[in-house]
Amino acid sequence: MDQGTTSSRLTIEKLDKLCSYDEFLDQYLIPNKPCILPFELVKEWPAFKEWLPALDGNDDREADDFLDPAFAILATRYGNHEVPIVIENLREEEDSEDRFERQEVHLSQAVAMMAEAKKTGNARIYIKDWHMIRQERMLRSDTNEPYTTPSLFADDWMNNVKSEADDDFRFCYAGSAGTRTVIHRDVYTSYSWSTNIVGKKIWRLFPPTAKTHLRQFPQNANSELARGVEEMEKHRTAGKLKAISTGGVGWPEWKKAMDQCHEVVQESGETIFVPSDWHHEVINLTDCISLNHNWCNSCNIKSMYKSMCEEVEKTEEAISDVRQMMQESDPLKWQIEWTETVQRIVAANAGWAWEGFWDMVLQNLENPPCEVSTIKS
Ligand SMILES: O=C(O)CCC(=O)C(=O)O
Ligand SMILES: [Fe+2]
Repeated sequence: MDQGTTSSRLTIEKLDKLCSYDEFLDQYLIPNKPCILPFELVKEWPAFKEWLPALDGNDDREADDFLDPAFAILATRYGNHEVPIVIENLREEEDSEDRFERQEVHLSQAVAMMAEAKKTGNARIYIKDWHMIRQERMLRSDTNEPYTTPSLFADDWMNNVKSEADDDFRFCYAGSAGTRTVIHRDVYTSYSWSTNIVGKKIWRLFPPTAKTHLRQFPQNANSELARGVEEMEKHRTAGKLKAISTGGVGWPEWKKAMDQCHEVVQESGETIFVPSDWHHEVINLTDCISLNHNWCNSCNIKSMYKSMCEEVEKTEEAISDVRQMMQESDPLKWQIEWTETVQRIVAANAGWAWEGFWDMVLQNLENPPCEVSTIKS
């Protein structure tokens, strides 16, 4: 796989020792700047002892046709969890509609499929957005959890849920070498933190100032986002990044986005902080298992509010024909049905809409997620 690494790209600071909460707040959270935190942050997590097989001297983690043995341990422990998977069918053309398929299966089946796909070389399988903690708490009362949220990220309003059954934003990602997440921005400009338990990932991050440059038509904020750096760089080399009317594929400002691209390789044990409203892509350079949370607090709540307004507007525009039909069929009460319809669509697309947003704010005002004294100690 071409990792596309060039020495001229901006990089992301790796802290060689753990910082205090105040330093994290002043240097990364408030300035909205990414960083990589060292193993010290998570060294007590049981996941590192329980999921990593003991080294026997014949360790062949990076072998091409065998899945990392940590996956079998996950399957034994959490085999009955339901997990969403993305199957990339390598026999289909890269730009074919049939190249990617989504399914929901038990973890034991996902791991078996992944091992088989790796052996045959026909597909790559990525378990994404697996609600490991939520399912564990719902399935077992004696949970012996594989990790605890580090205190640097404890002021988290998105995962301060009222009941275990409530939706949350705590995930595990597990995929074979070459699986990836295409360029995206996290839901409603939330932050993310992500810790690699197994394997190496390459991250490419674009600050909010590069946002319009990532669009196929930069003047249209809803036009297609570039999927990944490697394919865009191929188009660039082929001279295709120009207007469609002149034989190109669009993305005329891609070079400006690349001038701001920050790139880093994250090793096992390291944790990345992804700031609010930064687009990013992630490629698993080896078989990888990572834990991540989307989160927010008073530092990015204004941006979350703004992005919720934008999502509602975008949905209203997309279904404006429905609005007209409703107006005509019930000129007096159409607004109620219209508002409910828009909110339902927004919630289905993004996890929650206004009700979920204000519930979250209220829940955190009534029951703060942590005490100042605990995060500062
Ligand atoms: O690890 C991945 O594939 C994606 C993770 C991600 O996008 C995030 O943590 O925000
Ligand atoms: Fe993300």
